[in-house]
Amino acid sequence: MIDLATDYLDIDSLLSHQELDLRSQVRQFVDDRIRPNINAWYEDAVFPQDLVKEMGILGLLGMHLTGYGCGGRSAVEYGIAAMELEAGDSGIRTFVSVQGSLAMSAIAKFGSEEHKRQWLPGMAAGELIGCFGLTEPTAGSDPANMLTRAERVGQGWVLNGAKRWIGLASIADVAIIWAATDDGIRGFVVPTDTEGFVATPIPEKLSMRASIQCDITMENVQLPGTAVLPEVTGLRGPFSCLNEARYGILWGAMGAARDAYQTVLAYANQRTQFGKPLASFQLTQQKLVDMVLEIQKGTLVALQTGRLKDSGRLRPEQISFGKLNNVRQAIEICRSARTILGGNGITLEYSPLRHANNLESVRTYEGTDEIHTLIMGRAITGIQSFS
Ligand code: TGC
Repeated sequence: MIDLATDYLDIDSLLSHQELDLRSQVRQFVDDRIRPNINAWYEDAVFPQDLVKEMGILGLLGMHLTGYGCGGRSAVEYGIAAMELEAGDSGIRTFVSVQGSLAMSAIAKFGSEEHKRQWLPGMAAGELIGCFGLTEPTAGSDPANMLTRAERVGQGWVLNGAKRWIGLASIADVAIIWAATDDGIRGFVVPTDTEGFVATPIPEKLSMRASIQCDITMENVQLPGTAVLPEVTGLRGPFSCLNEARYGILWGAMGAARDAYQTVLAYANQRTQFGKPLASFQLTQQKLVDMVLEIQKGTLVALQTGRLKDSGRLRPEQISFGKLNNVRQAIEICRSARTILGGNGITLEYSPLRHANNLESVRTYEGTDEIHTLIMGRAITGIQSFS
């Protein structure tokens, strides 16, 4: 019999045995390796780099890619993994997204055979770390106005510019850098030990504290002619990779929401006020029910999005639906969960406010709420509002 408190609509019955097995495996990893340590990592603003190889062994890095040591898993399986990881912490899911959906996807989709052989097996194994440089200090939602430039010099390229909010850059071995060229925007595979490439972690974050985001500066970074990703020119390149990351987010956000809900369901049953459990108060029940409604709906959105992706029918505008809805709802759920915890909810002892703080980053990166609203607005009206 299904447990209505955890799976009200029996969504598990829509998952295959293989999908459920993968979920158990990742959930166990989160229980064993993330939950016992996350508060310290968050408090100390530490990204647990030790976990990278473990996640490689589990097959979580580039898991939706095929060949070159990658997992060859389905989109739904990738989404399920993202959901479980983000139930632990958004910072850990972000690592898997930046590595697999952004850096590895860019190489897999648009790299040369040499790029793929050189980088993908080590990245899949967690022996090499990648990052993805699109956003700039003055170009966030509008990457078409990037200032980073790559000039042809002899047989090679020279990169100059700056990137901001780039996950993992200070610990990365390789950066995918998007730069304007005379022919349009191109992607470059940049080993991070190349002279002139400097990545500096952004300090004093109030969100995503168990994760690293950096400023990058590039001063006369000299690259061989082969550094350019040969298979794409224009913003279609980075946007195609953002599709992958946005897809993982729409699952992951529901993982954070689920963890917040489960935390406060247990609390509300055990904590008494006025001589009875919090869960017996009508206002608390309303909050819990609203959480269940949105988690179940958001999970169905994620699953349908994944099934569309696996059947090759998913459109970017549909990813915007999931990213906008699921992250927005997840923040509301985490904040509402915090209110059930009262004052105890502002400590790290309980996860909801940590998740809510993380989700402020999640709602902002990979396309803000506003951008996804306008992508959907364009899709349903046929009128573009942002340029
Ligand atoms: P537009 O200029 O019309 O289109 C440019 C070209 O891109 C194509 N395209 C897409 N292709 C695939 N997937 C998508 N989702 C695509 N969206 C657009 C388009 O067809 C066109 O191709 P072509 O061949 O005709 O040139 O651009 P647009 O008007 O469609 O888009 C405008 C807008 C605002 C939607 C877009 O600029 C946008 O999505 N802005 C948000 C950017 C964003 O999400 N930035 C966050 C980046 S995250 C980051 O850099 C840090 S990585 C994370 C980390 O490290 O933690």
